[in-house]
Amino acid sequence: SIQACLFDLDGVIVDTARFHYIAWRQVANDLGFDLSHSQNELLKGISRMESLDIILSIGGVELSEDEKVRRATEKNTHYLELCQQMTPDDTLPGVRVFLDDLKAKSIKIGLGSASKNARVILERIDMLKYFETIVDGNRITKGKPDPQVFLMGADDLHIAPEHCVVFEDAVAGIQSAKGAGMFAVGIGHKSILTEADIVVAGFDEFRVEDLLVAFGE
Ligand code: B16
Ligand code: MG
Repeated sequence: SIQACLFDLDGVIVDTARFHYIAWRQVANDLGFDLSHSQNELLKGISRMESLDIILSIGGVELSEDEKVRRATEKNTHYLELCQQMTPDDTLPGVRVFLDDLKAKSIKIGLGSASKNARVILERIDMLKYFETIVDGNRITKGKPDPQVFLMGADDLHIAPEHCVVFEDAVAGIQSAKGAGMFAVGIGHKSILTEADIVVAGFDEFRVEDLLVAFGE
């Protein structure tokens, strides 16, 4: 049976990917190259410093450790400025209803995000109150696709992995969930999230009842 649901943040609860893209693109532009939309896809679910390494390899640029930290800090300041525009209305369609339904069914709710800004963002969109545990980029030592982020969440909630469902929009996140031995719901396209147990477009067309059926309850 399903006893806990663990949610990724960016791309599942709220669309902050567009702000990450604007801020990373600025870093690339400052270094003299551009970052395309499809290149930005590679950064989903990947930590800040790893994302910077990927961007630098795209541009064929090498930087010292100090310079990397400086660029990453600049990116984060810009990103947080952009996030200031967000309001509770930016929560992705159907998410609140879905979480309310889970609560009504006494299914526990946790967050599993690579972001160090997860709490700030949840606060901005007034979603902090839903989460019984938050595992974010400040707690994990191994990023997605490592299963650590979701195993920690399950452990916090005292629920065995086989009773957990993960909602993820990133390939690395689905791999993390499957590595943890959990049921993985992909948010996005089947052609990209090939390792997910099921893939849905979003929460406006997917109810808790549908999840229970898909899980085999
Ligand atoms: P930060 P998620 C991830 O969030 C983003 O998808 C990824 O693009 C970002 O680089 C990463 O968080 C780190 O974010 O710079 O805020 O610490 O999808 O795991 O919720
Ligand atoms: Mg994500």
